[in-house]
Amino acid sequence: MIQKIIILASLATVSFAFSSLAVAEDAAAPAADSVENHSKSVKSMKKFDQDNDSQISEAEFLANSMEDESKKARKAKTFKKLDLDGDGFVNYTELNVKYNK
Ligand SMILES: [Ca+2]
Ligand SMILES: [Ca+2]
Repeated sequence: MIQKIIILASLATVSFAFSSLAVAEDAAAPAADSVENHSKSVKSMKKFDQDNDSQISEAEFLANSMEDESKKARKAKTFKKLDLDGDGFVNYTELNVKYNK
């Protein structure tokens, strides 16, 4: 009888752990930017990130453009604006900042 109670109690603990996990996930979802912005970032990342390192280098950012030099220069400027920490790469965090404006 006591053993049964212990088993029931541990089962309750497990299911409580699971339900609090689910709650934590729910709470995290809206904090991770709005879904729309997030998917935009993912799209942009997929479009530009050619070596799949989840960062866009300046070369990758400019590679897609079949444009003339002045447009490329403008894009290079845009890239520098996107690259908030100036490490030469645009990552998801920086993309999210752009799309959350
Ligand atoms: Ca890359
Ligand atoms: Ca950066």
